[in-house]
Amino acid sequence: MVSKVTARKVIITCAVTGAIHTPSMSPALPVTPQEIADAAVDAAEAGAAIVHLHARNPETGQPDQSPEAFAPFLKIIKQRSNAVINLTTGGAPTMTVDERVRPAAVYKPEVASLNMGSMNFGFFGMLNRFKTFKHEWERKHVENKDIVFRNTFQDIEFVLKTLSETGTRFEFECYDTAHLYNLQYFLDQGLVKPPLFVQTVFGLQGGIGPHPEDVLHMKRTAERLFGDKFIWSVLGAGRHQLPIAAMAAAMGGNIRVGLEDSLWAAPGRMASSNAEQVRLARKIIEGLGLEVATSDEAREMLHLKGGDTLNV
Ligand code: KMH
Ligand code: ZN
Repeated sequence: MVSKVTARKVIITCAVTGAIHTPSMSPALPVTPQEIADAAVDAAEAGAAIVHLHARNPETGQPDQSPEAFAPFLKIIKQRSNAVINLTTGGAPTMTVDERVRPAAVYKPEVASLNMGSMNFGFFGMLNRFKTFKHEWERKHVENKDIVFRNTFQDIEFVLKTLSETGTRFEFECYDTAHLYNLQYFLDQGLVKPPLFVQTVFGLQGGIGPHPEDVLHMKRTAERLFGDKFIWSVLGAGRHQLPIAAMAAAMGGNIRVGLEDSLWAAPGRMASSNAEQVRLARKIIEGLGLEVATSDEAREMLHLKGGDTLNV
């Protein structure tokens, strides 16, 4: 008699718009509050347990980190889905940490992203593919070679302390092994509480590369530093999104997709929506005999406070 094996539950996070890609790059990129809300609800219906959210100026598509810019779509998403809301504290890499933390401070989401170290951000590689832009700001944004995404120890502590009373837990964005050691420091200081949701980011210019050896090295380092205190997820940028998702899912990882991080559905084919990427992630997970975690299962795994606590 074969003993019953329960399939591992895999958390899919969908990051629907972000602050890296610009409207001219893809008609699928959500810009207006209605588009962001619809993308998040559709992604949740396709299997995303968590939706990671940025806001944009509805006319120009420029990143907008004002709390007011988040309100319209947060209300809709809360009404129309049970998805875990994950608000960015990253905003756009050129913003100050005071600006960046405000939406999460106001709305007290179950999850907020937290970037675990300073680094260069270079989006200029996209100029090889995207040559014409509707809005003046887009080209300047993409060709900027002078971006330092500032996340000093003081900045990280500021976000942790600003959000500590809200019950918000974190998606720790780790773009290189140094960021894992930084997270270990905050764990040792008692400023972060397990289970640590570690989002390892691959293939973004300025962070660790997308090679399988890079993925293994981040996994191995996180295991050595955090043992059973962390839950591993992967974010592959651009064309690396699904291959890295497949590799990690086969090794116990969780998956982040979404047009914030990649505009692609397959080599040379752009995604028609965030939900399409979620469906592709679901196929990988179920193809391995694993199951897609529901939002409530993700809440249990990550010790979250419950969706009705969103202050909107
Ligand atoms: N853009 C992703 C690579 C944040 O919003 O805080 C990481 C991210 C950062 O989502
Ligand atoms: Zn983000």
